Amino acid sequence: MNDLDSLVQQARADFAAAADSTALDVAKSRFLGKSGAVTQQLKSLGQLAADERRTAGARINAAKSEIEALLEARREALRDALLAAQLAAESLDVTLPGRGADKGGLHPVSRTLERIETLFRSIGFDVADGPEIESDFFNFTALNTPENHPARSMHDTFYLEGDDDVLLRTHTSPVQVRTMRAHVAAYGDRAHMPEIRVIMPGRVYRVDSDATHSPMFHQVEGLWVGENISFADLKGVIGDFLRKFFESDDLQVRFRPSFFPFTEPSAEIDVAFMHGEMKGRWLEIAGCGMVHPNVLRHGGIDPERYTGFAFGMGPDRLTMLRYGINDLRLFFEGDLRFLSQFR
Ligand code: 2U9
Repeated sequence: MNDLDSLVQQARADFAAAADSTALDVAKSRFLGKSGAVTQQLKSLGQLAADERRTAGARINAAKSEIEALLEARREALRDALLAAQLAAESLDVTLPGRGADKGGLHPVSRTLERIETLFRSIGFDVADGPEIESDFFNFTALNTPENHPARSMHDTFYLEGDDDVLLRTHTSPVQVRTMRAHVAAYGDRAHMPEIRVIMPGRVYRVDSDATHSPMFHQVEGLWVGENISFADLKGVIGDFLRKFFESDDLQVRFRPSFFPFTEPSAEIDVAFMHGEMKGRWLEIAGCGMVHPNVLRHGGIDPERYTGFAFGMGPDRLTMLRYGINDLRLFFEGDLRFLSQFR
């Protein structure tokens, strides 16, 4: 029986030495296979006398069961080890920080728009928006633009196919007319209608494309309507805004007489910086004027009682000036080498 004990010991050692299930199968066949050691022992029982055979048979079967149990235990240990190795190899530490995902940033024109909105909100202006696809009425007629004005031609304005009355707005001014009408509808019956103080930032469209013009560009227009609003108010608001926007107290601002169909009188606004590369050069930066009585009427407002000023500026150009950018198209090409400089 010493033989059987050492057989079990041998099986224990061989199974433990098997590093994977294939090696374990090979080791198993050495003991339990057709010509394995245990099978040989069972076969040799035939040579024993009947009474010896019974006890010897029982012992061999006990050793066989023990070897089978050892085999099963080793199989399970190998399975567990394999699973553990797999889990370790595929493990994810979900608490690790992300690997260098690039931070996004606001587009430089959006930064300018936010800056303009913040500055005007600080002096009591609302921010409004409206449709980019407009009717001829709100884009031109309501803004006192005559039938034969060049802006109304196909050379200057994108019309929607098959409909002369529908176009891509060429300025944000139609929103001003819509704002006046909505304001009058809400407050027009009061003895004292509250003032309208609103800016309109947004995309506008014109048939134009070169280094300083894009078929889509941005505008911010502003409107202040009330009793006794004068050109002096316009000068004060615009002057303060520009000095805040360019962070320069000694910025020079001048109003140069001009013409727009929707304002009378009208002016171009120029600025000159007192320091830096652009020092002393007058730069045209915006247009403005007192809202034309016809335009007030189209907005439902009585020009005998109320007056107002309006202005319009190009935030794309303001952004170019602020950051020293010389080609407007860079804003709209989506090139990350350019955009990532503003993160
Ligand atoms: C209403 C009444 C008046 C808005 C105005 C300008 C002058 C102007 C340009 C500046 C740069 C357009 O983007 S730009 O090229 N705008 O010069 N805009 S007055 O006047 C209005 C608008 C709406 C009801």
